[in-house]
Amino acid sequence: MEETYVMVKPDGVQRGLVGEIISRIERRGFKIVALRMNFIDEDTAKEHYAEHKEKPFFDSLIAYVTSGPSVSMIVQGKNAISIMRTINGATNPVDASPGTIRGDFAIETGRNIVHASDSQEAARREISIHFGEKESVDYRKIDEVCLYE
Ligand code: IDP
Repeated sequence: MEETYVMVKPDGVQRGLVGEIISRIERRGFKIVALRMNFIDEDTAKEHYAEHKEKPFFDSLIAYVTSGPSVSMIVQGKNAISIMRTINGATNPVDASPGTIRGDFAIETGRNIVHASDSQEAARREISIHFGEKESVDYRKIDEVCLYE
């Protein structure tokens, strides 16, 4: 089963959307196998967003994701990477469809509430940045027989 890294960013936490977001992930059928709230420190934030280090918004992005506690998750399920990106919606909320998290709750790219890995390589990298090997929980969910052929 595929795994992806999902973060409720500090604006999502401050706006009281953690439950709403977790609920959408669970209702879709995904299994959360790791879950933690913490302050992401500056070095971790810079490592996570390393691909953007030359971008003009990099400093404000790092300030934003370190500005308050965020919630980190490992989400597991078939096609979890691409489906979680669809659940989140377009990076710029102007382009995000209603029914997506960003389309329902966000206005600006720099305050877009959620993160989800965009490829298998990114998922592996981000999971290893934010979680230790023993932090993921191995268990079966009873709804798997209904979700998968
Ligand atoms: P993603 O989060 O949808 O994968 P990326 O292009 O990887 O989108 O950008 C990472 C994050 O950087 C975005 O979610 C957003 O918070 C921030 N970001 C991207 N582009 C801009 C911008 O033009 N202005 C401000 N923040 C931006």
